[in-house]
Order: sequence, then C-alpha cells, then structure tokens
Amino acid sequence: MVSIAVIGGEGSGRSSLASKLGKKGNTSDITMYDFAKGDQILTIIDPSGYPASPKPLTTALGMSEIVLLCIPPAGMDATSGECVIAVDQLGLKYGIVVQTMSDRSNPYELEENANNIRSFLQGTTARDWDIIPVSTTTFEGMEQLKEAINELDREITVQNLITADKSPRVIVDHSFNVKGIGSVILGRVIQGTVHKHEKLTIYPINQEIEIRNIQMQDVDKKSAGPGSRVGLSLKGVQAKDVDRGNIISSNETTAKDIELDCNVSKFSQGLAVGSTLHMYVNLQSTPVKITGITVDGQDVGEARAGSTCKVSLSIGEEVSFCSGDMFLLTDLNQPKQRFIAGCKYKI
Ligand SMILES: Nc1nc2c(ncn2[C@@H]2O[C@H](COP(=O)(O)OP(=O)(O)OP(=O)(O)O)[C@@H](O)[C@H]2O)c(=O)[nH]1
Ligand SMILES: [Mg+2]
Repeated sequence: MVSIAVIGGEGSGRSSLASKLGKKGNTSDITMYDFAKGDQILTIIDPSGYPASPKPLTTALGMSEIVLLCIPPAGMDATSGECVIAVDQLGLKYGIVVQTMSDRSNPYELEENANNIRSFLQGTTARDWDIIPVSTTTFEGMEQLKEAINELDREITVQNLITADKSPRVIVDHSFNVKGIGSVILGRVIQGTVHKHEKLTIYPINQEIEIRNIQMQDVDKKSAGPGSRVGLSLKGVQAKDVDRGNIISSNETTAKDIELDCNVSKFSQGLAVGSTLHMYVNLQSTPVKITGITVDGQDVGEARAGSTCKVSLSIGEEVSFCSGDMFLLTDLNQPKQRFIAGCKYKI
C-alpha cells in the first residue's frame, strides 16, 4: 500500500498518467485515483490545482510516499524546477522522473533531456531517481514504470515497519459525516499503528476522540500500521470541526510562535525579518510573519539565498507538529519559484 504524488508543470501529462495508474475518485484542488489488485494497493494523487497555487502540490506531496515527476518532451521549465525544489526542501527521497509523451519524442531528445534532468537533480534528494520514458497513448514504458513503483513500494514498506511501534500519527485529508455512523475521516498513518477503540487526541483542536472503527479499502480492520491509508470513524468529535491537516495522535506540539532550523533555497531572494510568507507543514497551511532571524547565534535582519539560519515565526493560527517534521516557507507573490526555505523543528 503506497501513495503516489504525480507532479510537474502545466500540461506535463500528470492527469493522463494518473488516470492510467488508477481509477478516478475524489476531486477537489487535488484529484485522487485508486488502484487495487491482489495485495498491491496504490493511491495516486494529482495536484490538479497546481501550478496556479502551490497548495495542491504541497498537499499531494504531504499525502504521498512516492513522487512521479512528469517532464514532457519540451524538457524542464521553471515549474518543474519549482517542483524539484519543493521535493528537496521536504527531504523526499522516493521518486521517479517520468519522461511523459515519449511517443512525441525521439531517442536523441529523450537522452538530451535526461542529461539535463540529471544535472538539475544533482545535489537534491532526487539525485538518484530513475528516469523512465512513458507514453500513455502507446503504453511504452508503463510496465517499467509500474515495476519501478513496486520496487520503491517494497523499500518503503520495510522502512515503515521501523516506525510500527512508535506512537501513532494519522494525518487527516478528508472528513465528513456518514448517516448512521457519524464522523468519518480519511487519512494516512504516517507513524506507528492505530487500533480500534484506542483513545487519542485530534490536534490542533485538542479534542479527545476514540477510534470507533478502522477501514482499509472498505474492509474493517482491527489495526492499521504505518503507511496505511485509512478511513476512521471517530467518537468525540463532529466532522464539521475536523479539517484537512488535523492530526490524530497522542503527542503533538501545538504552537503559534516557533523557531525553526532553516535552509534558504539558493533559487530564492532570501529571507527578511518582517516579511509575511505562507507556511506548509504536513497538510496544514497558514500565513506566517518572520519575527527574527539568527545566524550563528547573532540576530540578523536577513538570511541570504543558499544559507542556513534559525527563523522565529509568528503563525496566523495554531499548528501542530512533532520534532523532525518538515516546514516549507513560501512566497506566494514570487512569479517563478515560490518555495523559499525548508525548515525543521527540533526540540
Ligand atoms: N501523444 C501523447 N499525448 C499525451 C500523452 N500524455 C498526455 N498527452 C496529452 O497532453 C495534453 C496534456 O496532458 P494532461 O494529462 O492533461 O497534462 P496535465 O499535466 O494534467 O495538464 P494540466 O492539468 O492542464 O496542467 C493532453 O492533451 C493529453 O492528451 C502521451 O503519452 N502521448
Ligand atoms: Mg491535469
């Protein structure tokens, strides 16, 4: 069971690829596709509202373990560059570059593009990703792509098991009321294992809940381990009070003012005290104001592109997170590259 974000620039073939990997389901600013055959279960997420807004991209990435980066025959552009920067700042390691619409290309162009892609990915978390030419019209490369996804899926499953005994964390991506059942959320277990009848808290609204029932692929389960996509029915909270980005857990930090360790992107204008940015953490999203920057313990007014610093942020609303979670700082007014910094919270 693995979740896959299909990302890339406008018209890069994302939706065509997603629709060949699974069956279309829920649509909002992201579109979900499902595939289930035997014990292979894939959830594919197309950030349909990107690049107009960066939020669908951060949502899709926040919901996924594998990234498919779509690059059309025209090659990389500013938007695919922005996608790579987001992947790198979030520290995402598992992915594949898909050279889409390969039927419209030729071996020389594909090879030249692959070389350009490899050089752009150097020094990023995507540096070792396979590059696979795929056509959704002739199906060239589809089998190879599916095999590469399976291989990553196996690797991720092994990694996930390491966290199975940690305290559970479920990131909510949908919530609704079901007649006769009550509040139901859809989400992903990103750590630990959730059990039926377990009592946990939903953050940041800080509401105690009990897990009444667990479903995976519409089948009732007693528990769900790390990496599972789950539907949970909850006692103790109303669906209307639950938002995308809420976290079901036993131990989150909730704050409005925080200090983060920050890597400022070399493809940015840097950071400045007093500026207002947008912050994404897991599936939460909120405006933030930079109230302070320190470099080597010294207060400074600015941090240069490509540098590291500590930033103090005043957040528009309470957010919940754990040590090690990745935060993205975004400048929505930048015309080309909006992801300014990747940050980490350390206790
Ligand atoms: N020949 C060919 N055309 C393709 C292929 N994949 C996509 N296309 C076409 O390319 C165009 C863009 O594909 P989409 O899948 O809509 O791309 P997208 O990235 O979802 O585009 P937006 O959501 O509009 O940004 C469409 O007209 C597709 O029919 C392919 O493998 N071969
Ligand atoms: Mg699309």
